[in-house]
Amino acid sequence: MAPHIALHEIGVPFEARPVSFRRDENHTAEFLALNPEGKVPLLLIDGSPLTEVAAILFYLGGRFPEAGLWPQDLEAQARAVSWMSFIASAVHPARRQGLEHARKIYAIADAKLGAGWAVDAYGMADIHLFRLFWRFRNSLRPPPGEFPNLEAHYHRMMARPAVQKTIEVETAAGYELPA
Ligand SMILES: N[C@@H](CCC(=O)N[C@@H](CS)C(=O)NCC(=O)O)C(=O)O
Repeated sequence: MAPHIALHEIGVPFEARPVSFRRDENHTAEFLALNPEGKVPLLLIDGSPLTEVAAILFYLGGRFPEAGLWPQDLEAQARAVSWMSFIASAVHPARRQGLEHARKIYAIADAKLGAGWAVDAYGMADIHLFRLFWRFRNSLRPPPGEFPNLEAHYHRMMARPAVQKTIEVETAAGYELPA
C-alpha cells in the first residue's frame, strides 16, 4: 500500500499486480524468483525486482524529485531514512510481538512525530508511517486520544487524493484488512 500511495502521489504510469495471500500467490515459483522471501511490496523497475518498503520509497522519491516527496537537504534525508528504518524494524513487526508491545512502539512513534509531518514537509516517511498506523488503528481500534499525533496525521493523510485513490483501488481488488 505504501508504494502504491507514493505512485499515485507522483502520478507516474505504472502497472499494478495484486498479490493474494489467501491464494498463496506470494509463494508461486514466479513470485519467489522475484522475491525469495515471498513478501510484498515488490517493485519491478524495467523487470528488475526491488524489495523492502523503505528502499522502494527511497527509489521513487529520488527518481521523481519533482513530486517533492524526498528531501533535498542531507540532514533531512538522514531523518527520513531514520524514520523509515525505525518503521521497518520496530513499527512493522510490533503487532506480532503482542498488543502491549505494539502500544509502546506506537507511543514512541506518536511522541517522535509531534504535531507535524515526519520530516519538515510531507514525504515518503509519512506514507510509510501512515500505512502501518492505518492498519493498526483500523484493525485494533485503540481508544480515542491514546495516539493524538498519529491520529491527526492519519486524518491529514486520509484527506489526500492519492490515499483515497489507493484505498479505492485496493478495496476493488479485494484487499481485506488483516486482524
Ligand atoms: N521488511 C519488509 C516487510 C515486508 C512484509 O512483511 N510484508 C508482508 C505484508 S505487510 C508480507 O508480504 N507478508 C506475507 C508473508 O509473510 O507471507 C518491508 O518493509 O518491505
